[in-house]
Amino acid sequence: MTGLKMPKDFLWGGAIAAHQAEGAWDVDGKGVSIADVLTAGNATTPRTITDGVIAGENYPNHHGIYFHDTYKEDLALMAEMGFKAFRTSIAWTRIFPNGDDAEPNEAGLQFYDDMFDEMNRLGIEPVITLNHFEMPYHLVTEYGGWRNRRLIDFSVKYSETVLKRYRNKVKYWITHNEISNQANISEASTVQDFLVWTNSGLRYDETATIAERMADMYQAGHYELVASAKVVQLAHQINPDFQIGAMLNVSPIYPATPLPADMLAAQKAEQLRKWFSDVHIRGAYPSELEALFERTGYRPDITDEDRQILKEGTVDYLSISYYATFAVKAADGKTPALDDPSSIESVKNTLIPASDWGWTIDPEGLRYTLNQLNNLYPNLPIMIVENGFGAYDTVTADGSIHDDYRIAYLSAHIAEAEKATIIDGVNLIGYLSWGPIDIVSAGTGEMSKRYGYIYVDLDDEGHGSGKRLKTDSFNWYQNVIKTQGENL
Ligand code: BGP
Repeated sequence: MTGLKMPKDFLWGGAIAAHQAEGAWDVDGKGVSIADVLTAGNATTPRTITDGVIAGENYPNHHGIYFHDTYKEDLALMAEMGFKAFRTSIAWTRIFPNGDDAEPNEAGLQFYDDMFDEMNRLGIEPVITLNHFEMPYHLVTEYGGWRNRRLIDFSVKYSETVLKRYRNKVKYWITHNEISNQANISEASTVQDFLVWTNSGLRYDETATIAERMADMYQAGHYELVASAKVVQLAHQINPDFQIGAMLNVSPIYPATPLPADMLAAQKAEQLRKWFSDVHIRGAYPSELEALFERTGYRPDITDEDRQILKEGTVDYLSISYYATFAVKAADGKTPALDDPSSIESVKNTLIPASDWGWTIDPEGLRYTLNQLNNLYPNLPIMIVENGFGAYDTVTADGSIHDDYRIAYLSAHIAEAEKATIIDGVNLIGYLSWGPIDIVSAGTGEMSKRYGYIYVDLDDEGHGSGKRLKTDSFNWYQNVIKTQGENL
């Protein structure tokens, strides 16, 4: 209990993504997305990327939680909790099934017209992500994904189409979800393969060197940033009231020890990721990246026109996902350097607890991160658009779900966000918890990694009634919103 109260216009709510909830993966003209070829994994088995959709494989995103057909009932539950805002994404392939189609798919456009009308009818502010790991699969097979400059035009055409279509229904937009995930090049290749796939539609075989992967990732990231900047400029012409946000997963990166080399490792690990927010927010690459490009030849294809676009297309706010924190050390015998991510080694932080999926539980880290972002980008509006606790839930005989572990995680994190806002002066404009209703996990494809105030009766194989059940945290969060965050 902090006794702190958030401002009346604070955007309390929750967030999901089309590919993790809607299902209807091939309905009404929708094309195959890069999420539709991801098989189910679990806490210890990574998901696989198949060549196209293969009969007999388990693709959990094909059904999600049937949100395509249940969104009215589900949004009514969000309204019952008192949501001020609800984030989801537009599935790019409902609008341009192949990504390079001449004309948009009217059935897809109408679907989101109806969904946004329902949100507005309920008094819930839509917060809409344009690209949430859902690019058209055809843009990978035909053009090689975001390593191809043509992706800029395809992405801008799609964005312009929906910004114009929903100019009077949606105010808050987000361009690329967690755009900096792909910078985790030093991760084991199975993790890294997944991250560059979901961000950029890039695929590697085992012969790809780290240097090739890095050059590719910097190129794809650059085109994504140019596309985002173009969308910001277009959006402000379409509706001057639009708020266009960048979106990054953020967390403090702790040095494993007070050893100077470990401190340098933590700083380099930060620099490996934060150039995305620098370009989105400041409109230019930080000097450590320019120096890296010069030294290594990773320099992406950057034109003077690109640089002008980046400068003029900076975002209106920063949206973030925060789940956990990380610790790193300098790899034995190496000096931490951006050139060689293997010089920075992740280490397990045994000083704080972790979830059943090994994600650390670090509420103070959220306050630290919000202050760090405010120092980097003074007074830039920040919206937390993902924070949540994935856990195994048990349905008791009477249908109740006592998720006090989820309440403990969320109340501790909201308390720190309140301190950052009211005591530290951070310009936090909203808190949208991730997965207010159970959905398919992005990382593992599981349903059993549950985040919801609303439990969905579906298992990891997609079996179950699909029935929605309120967990204990449903009424808890309803009261948090009702008391503007005073009663945690
Ligand atoms: C982020 C994604 C979300 C969501 C979240 C939780 O990476 O933006 O799509 O999935 O992580 O991760 P997971 O679903 O793997 O538990």
